[in-house]
Amino acid sequence: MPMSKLRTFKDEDLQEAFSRNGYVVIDLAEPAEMTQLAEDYRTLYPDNQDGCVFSCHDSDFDRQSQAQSLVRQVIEKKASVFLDAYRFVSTSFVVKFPGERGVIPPHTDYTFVDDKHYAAVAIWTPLTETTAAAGRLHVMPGSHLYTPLCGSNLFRKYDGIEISSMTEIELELGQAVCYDLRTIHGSPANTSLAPRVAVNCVMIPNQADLWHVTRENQEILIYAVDNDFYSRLHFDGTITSNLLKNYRVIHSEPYESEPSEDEAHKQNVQPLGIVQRLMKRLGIGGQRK
Ligand SMILES: O=C(O)CCC(=O)C(=O)O
Repeated sequence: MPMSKLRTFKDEDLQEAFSRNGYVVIDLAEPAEMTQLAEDYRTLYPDNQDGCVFSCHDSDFDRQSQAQSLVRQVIEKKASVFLDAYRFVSTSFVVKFPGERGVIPPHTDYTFVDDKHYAAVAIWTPLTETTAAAGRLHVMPGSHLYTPLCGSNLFRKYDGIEISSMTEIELELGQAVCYDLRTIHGSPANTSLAPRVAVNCVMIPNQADLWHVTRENQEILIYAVDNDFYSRLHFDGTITSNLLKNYRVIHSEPYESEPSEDEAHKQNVQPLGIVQRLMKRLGIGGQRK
């Protein structure tokens, strides 16, 4: 295992910005390739749905796999031009249909690698024109430096962060934002008239073990898993725990719970759990209306 963190981008300037801010914007592909992928999406999923829908959560496993292959065929090769010895893990169409239910609150993604040594990166790219009304991705620059482990049963709530206070990422068709999976991100509702189609693709360093982090009572368990695990993962507790029976725990640590604001108020203590400490550090909080 390397002693210092491996680089993510081949390009020095991109690497520097990524390490500092937790995200960078790149020119990934030709706009026509993205439009074609949007067409492929519509062929696979012709029906309108509600909210923000991830194809990786599709309960039709064959269709989910087809969606994954379509995106992988295009994005993996493009990403390898920029990323320094990274490999594909999983991908999804992310479609935000018009309406209030499409809001994605601020969150971090699952912890896929040991982030003391490696950075897992998400490549998020729109396949349709993404105006502000259509619900652009927003990020919290620098948050990747402080956010805690994240996994199934181990979501953290970043309730005190307003999406409007985050950095809005404006992308042309063909551009992508690459963010460290620990960077807090989210997106507002799509108030336009048309669905906003995007893809997100997770890549990790070739030499990193792939992790799945989960919580069991007061313990955080880290499993060594494979790509197949993430293709089959649904966010239903029983499926996750059944799936995990096939993998081994390689590390465990105590779970530090976060007092809610109400509990902290009742006990007259500062609510300084992990998330509260992070928000204090980033100078956010107290923004709730
Ligand atoms: O596509 C979006 O608007 C949000 C995507 C997102 O938050 C994610 O993929 O983790």
